[in-house]
Amino acid sequence: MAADERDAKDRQLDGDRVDSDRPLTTDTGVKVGDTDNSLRAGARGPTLLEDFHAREKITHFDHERIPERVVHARGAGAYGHFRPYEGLSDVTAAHFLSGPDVVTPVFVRFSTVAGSRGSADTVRDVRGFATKFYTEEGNYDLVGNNIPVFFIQDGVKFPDFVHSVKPEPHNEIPQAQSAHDTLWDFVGLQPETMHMMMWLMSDRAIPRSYRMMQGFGVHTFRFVNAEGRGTFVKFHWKPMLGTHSLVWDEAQRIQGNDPDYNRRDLWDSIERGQFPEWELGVQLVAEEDEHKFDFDLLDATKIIPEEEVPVRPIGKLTLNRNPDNFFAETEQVAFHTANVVPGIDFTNDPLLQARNFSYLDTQLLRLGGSNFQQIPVNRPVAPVSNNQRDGFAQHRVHRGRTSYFGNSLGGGCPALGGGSGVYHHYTEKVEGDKVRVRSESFADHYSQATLFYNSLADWEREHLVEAFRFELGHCEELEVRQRVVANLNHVDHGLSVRVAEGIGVEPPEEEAGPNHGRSSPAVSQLSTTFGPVVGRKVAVLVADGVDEAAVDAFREPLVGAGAVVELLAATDGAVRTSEGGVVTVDRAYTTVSSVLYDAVVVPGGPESARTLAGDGGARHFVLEAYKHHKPVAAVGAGTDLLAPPLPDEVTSAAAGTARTELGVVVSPEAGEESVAEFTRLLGAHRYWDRPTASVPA
Ligand code: HDD
Repeated sequence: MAADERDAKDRQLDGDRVDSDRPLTTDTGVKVGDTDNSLRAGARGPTLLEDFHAREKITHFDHERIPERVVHARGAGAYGHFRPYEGLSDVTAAHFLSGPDVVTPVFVRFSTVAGSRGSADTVRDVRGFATKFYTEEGNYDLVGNNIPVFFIQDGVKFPDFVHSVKPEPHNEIPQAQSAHDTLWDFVGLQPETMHMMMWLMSDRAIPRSYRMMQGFGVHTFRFVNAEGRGTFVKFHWKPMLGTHSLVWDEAQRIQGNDPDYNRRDLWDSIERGQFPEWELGVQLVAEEDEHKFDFDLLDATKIIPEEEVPVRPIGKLTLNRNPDNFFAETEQVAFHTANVVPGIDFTNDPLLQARNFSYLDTQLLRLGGSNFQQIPVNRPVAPVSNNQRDGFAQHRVHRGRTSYFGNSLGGGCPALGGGSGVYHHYTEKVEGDKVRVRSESFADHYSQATLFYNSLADWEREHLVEAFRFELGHCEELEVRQRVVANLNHVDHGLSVRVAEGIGVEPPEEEAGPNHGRSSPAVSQLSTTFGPVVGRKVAVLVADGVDEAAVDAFREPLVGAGAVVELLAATDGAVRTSEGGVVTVDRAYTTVSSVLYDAVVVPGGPESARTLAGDGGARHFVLEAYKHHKPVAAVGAGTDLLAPPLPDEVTSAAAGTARTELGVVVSPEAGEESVAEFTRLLGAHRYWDRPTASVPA
């Protein structure tokens, strides 16, 4: 498929797209001449029942809501395509993975888990990463998360887990938060949650952007090749922009400043033509190696460390088209783990087995019956030919007398398929007693939680400790806090002591067992991609008298590298420059906040700097960005804005020549070197070595 060509899904949707450029009609196509006044018996009289237009209009409105998803209710989606790097026919018969010539249209929906549909984006939570591949052999759904493990091992516990994390049932508080007693009560009593809780308390749970987030299929799935040979497979999505996160304090403030932060970021990037991309990778394990690990491949609370089985990149996902209508597409898209294509099969992971029941079941309720696959966003591009008839909202007009298999009256159609493209379930021998037990091989709940902890950079560990303290500090019951601390003691003694000390409970006296000392560097965000500044937002603070040359010196190369640069002043409009010109202001800083930007530049110009330094709003903007470890650049007189209470190292640097101190670039004028240094810092995401505890922002 050429880059400018429209894919099969896009073309298919043309038949469903409707523009509002025709005269207003009723649902039955009758033109309407007045939709503001209902039909009345007398100008001041009662409304008449025969006003079919008013009744229809109000009735439709009354029925506009459908049940939101019971989990992952809040989300945002986009279309795009997937292209393999190479053929994978040695391990899978899946046609969409057969080679770079096969480009498959996709729809991806990102989501948070716990909050309701209108909740804020930047809560501490797992993110969903669900991909529908519209393959030529039918739809394949990879319904994953941005964390590679899960809370529980058996799907029968999913309702318990979700009930515990959702708002508490008696007062429906708190919304989209995990910092409350019921979740941590559940966690304390279910040690199998511990590995996942470590990831959830890490920075992974507050991604800077969906574009900067990994995705994982979580379960071990099975590839099956044309000869019927199976290979275990774990799926990984790696963002081309690297995996980067917010700071917790910042994330909380964004919830108020822009609850749509992640959704907007995705939408805007695609509108700007900066298409988000991920590489799909697989970890492959031969059937005969199933038992060579010190954990069970069927246990979804475990990763296969990348150092043991490397991730092989197999293709690229690009999101390049925003939906036309949120409800029709993003809300009505229906994912299902059992939507598989030939070459991809399940394993006996008990979590996956439950999911294969739950997703279909939930769509039947949520989308009002069994014909939801006919909804445009769900409709396959592969031809559908079956004997399913009737049901609510049947949209297809099936012709012919027969709707049963084994017929002569319909010429035997639809006939059974043959050859390639037919789904064959993997032949696996299973036998055993009918028992309600958990396999012994699922019993180790702590080793990988420890592995994760051991693998984190110092700043990641600090954030983790702070997160546990924040969350447990919101639990009213000390007993709940204490029980979690006791579990953490099995992960790492030092960690449990530090958490306990922050939340007023007894630190464990002795370690529950020695830390095994093993690590997996790949799970640290330190091992991600740094450098690209595409779509990163830079605020340039200006006032009358600003040094226009300094503004341009930063703006031009940053925009050239793909960053979004906005000029902010006390009010909208324009400001005069020291050179006698004017520059347009993009926004008033009173309407935004530093938390919505990745970095700040304060250009020179004595008058501009004086005005900004005298404005609490501008000073707070810089201080807060500093507090959140963001790169700051100040040029010439702009360094006035860095004056106390920023630490001496930074402010004293202002008096010198061009230099970088604690992630702050200060220079007498905007030279190429300082702009390049600032761009490097922007691409490095945050300057974590900067101490910020004493910064009052
Ligand atoms: Fe689930 C939605 C991911 C376990 C039951 N799940 C849902 C979505 C994602 C995941 C990304 C949103 C899809 C969308 O955007 O529409 N779920 C996961 C992952 C899991 C997992 C990665 C563990 C590895 N889920 C899981 C279990 C069950 C469910 C064990 C039930 C036994 N999940 C559902 C659901 C949802 C759902 C109730 C709600 C809406 C929907 O399915 O379509 O069926």
